[in-house]
Amino acid sequence: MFTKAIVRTPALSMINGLTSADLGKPDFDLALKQHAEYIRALESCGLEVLCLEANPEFPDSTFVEDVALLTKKCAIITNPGAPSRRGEIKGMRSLLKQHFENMEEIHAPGSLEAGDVMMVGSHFYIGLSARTNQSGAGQLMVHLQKYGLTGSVVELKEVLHLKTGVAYLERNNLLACGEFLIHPDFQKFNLLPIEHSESYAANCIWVNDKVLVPQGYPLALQTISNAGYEVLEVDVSEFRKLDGGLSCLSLRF
Ligand code: CIR
Repeated sequence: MFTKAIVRTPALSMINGLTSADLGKPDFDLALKQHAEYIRALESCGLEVLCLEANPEFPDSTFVEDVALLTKKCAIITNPGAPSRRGEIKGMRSLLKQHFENMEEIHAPGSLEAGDVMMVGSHFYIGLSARTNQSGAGQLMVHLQKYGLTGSVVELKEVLHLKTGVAYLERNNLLACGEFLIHPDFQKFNLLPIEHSESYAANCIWVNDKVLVPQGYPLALQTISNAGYEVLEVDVSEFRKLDGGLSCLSLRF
């Protein structure tokens, strides 16, 4: 169970955030409203939400998931692969020190964004992507081992981050799309397939047995609901324009 989440209010500079999507610039006012709704959804799952101030220096800083990996035993500050995102870790480090006794860090030449890391109990799947390299993944596995946790790497071909295409919903249920549906490492799970036309909805989050699902993906909603979860739809259309999904907007612990 999670008790807390960390988020960061989007800054106006978000409209210049990194993106490969061809969906136009985000509407900032709408993004602020959606962010507030996202916080309410987390609160309705019983979480205390710690909200960091907007940081205009870093357009992508609202995507807090990428700058730290939080486990039951330790927090690991990452070294984002996107050069424009490296400075985001400063504000996060000081906050995490207040909540975690054990802190580790990923250092250059290693790069790692925690959108590439999926927790399944005490095991962590680490996607090798344009943002996370072998050295970053290797350093993470060494840190995890120190605390009795394990890690393994997954090669990505089609998506930005591992969790762009796969989401663990506990109880052995894995939401998966595209390349991950046939990935050998994931065949031991009960796969809940997401249609290609709804691929954005592969990025959902399990929070205390409820599942947050992006608004506007009826097939995904039905699939998750049929698996026995209470689902909460959250509209994050403006963050999608920056390749950001539901998981990217918070760190749950
Ligand atoms: C980026 O490209 O870094 C941001 N615009 C989106 C980050 C999304 N984060 C995630 O998937 N974990």
